[in-house]
Amino acid sequence: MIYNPEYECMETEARERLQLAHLKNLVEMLYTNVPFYRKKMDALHVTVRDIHSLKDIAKLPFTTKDDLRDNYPHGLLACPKDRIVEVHMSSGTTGKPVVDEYTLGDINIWREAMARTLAGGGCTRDDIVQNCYGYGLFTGGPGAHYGAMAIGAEVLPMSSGNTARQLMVMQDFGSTMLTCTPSYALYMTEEAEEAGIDLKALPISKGCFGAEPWSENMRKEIEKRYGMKAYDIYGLTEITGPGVSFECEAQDGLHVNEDLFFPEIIDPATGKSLPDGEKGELVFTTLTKEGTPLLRYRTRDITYLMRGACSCGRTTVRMHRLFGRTDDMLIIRGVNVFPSQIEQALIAIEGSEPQYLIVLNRGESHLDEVELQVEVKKEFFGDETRSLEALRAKIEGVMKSKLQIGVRVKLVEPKTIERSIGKARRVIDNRNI
Ligand code: DLL
Repeated sequence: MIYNPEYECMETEARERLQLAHLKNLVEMLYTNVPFYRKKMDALHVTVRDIHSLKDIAKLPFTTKDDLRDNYPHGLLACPKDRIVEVHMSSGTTGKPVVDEYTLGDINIWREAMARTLAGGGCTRDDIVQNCYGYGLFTGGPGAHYGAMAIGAEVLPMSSGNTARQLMVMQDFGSTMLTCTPSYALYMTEEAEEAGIDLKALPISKGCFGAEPWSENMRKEIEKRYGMKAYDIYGLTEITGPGVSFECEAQDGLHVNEDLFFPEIIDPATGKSLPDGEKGELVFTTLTKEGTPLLRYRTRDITYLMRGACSCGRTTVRMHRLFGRTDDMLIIRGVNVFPSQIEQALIAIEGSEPQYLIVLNRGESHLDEVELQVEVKKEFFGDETRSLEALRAKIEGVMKSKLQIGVRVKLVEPKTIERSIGKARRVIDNRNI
């Protein structure tokens, strides 16, 4: 089902006219309301009068994750503070999170974007959507919730975790659609098997999965174990959350909601625009947001764009499912983690050295397991086992509160973690995603 054919199947020229009008409004508004952008545009000697076509977007400044951190928490607000009705956050490279502040208008855009996304995965008003994305500061839970409600489906706001209860509700309420991270979807199949539940015999027949990398093999596995169609959905907190792009039944790339979020691909080294079909860094401009709109935000995600008709009838540009990232951000159980966050936390803990190694495994359970090897200071290592155990527990506690994921800490002797003369190798990823 196409949720909004007027916009999703729009003729290209009409859409481009609309995008250009939105872009001009945005540039004007950011120049007037956000000193950060005024300064950046002044430095490049660019004003709205220089924007004559969509190609002219290349004249405008980029925004980076560091810019968001430097302006934390409200520096990029483009409207009066009393218009904000909701806030979401995700991890930044260091201590401070990345923030998105929404007006009611922004929430409506998000609802629209997520309604299109879930409809792409076959959601209709007859569906019962079991939403196991996390609710809270993470955008996954609320995003899927808003979208399903806009369609008129019934939402079960489960949030993530408590798998036994998830399976009970799935059976008793006859959920027909599942929304969660792909690794959690697989994890639930293991628990179901153990509990003797035949998922294929249940009404659950489709799901929209994202927030972390996953492969074609994982898709096949999920489809087989549930007897369902599994769709890839993409988004990021900075741009609005999930709903930026999504797969349709053709599963030939993800349709970008490009009347709302304008995509570009650039060479990450030079910042130069790349043509369609060429792989590079994905950049987004939010065309209609009011709270914290962003100009040319560098996502650090790698993909390419595809234009041309899709058999589903949508005319929107598609992005290939992600190939990876240009930085070292890890996504562990759907949570974004930068090795630099771990380093910062370790420096503050007496007894530990900022020498560490993150070992990632995806066990039989299909959930990510994290072992953090940390070097202990020389003087500590001779200590009795009790104080080493206390140090281990302390690091685990700090990591849990800083990273929001459970980490198994293994203390190792001084100088045992391999030193490097170049870029330190901080991560061994055995997950084979
Ligand atoms: O993960 C938003 C989201 C929620 C998307 C639910 C889909 C479903 P963040 O926590 O800010 O937002 O993380 C954004 O996650 O830049 C990508 O690197 C990665 N990511 C998101 N979706 C996918 C996907 C949400 N389908 C970061 N495949 C992004 C691979 C994904 N990576």
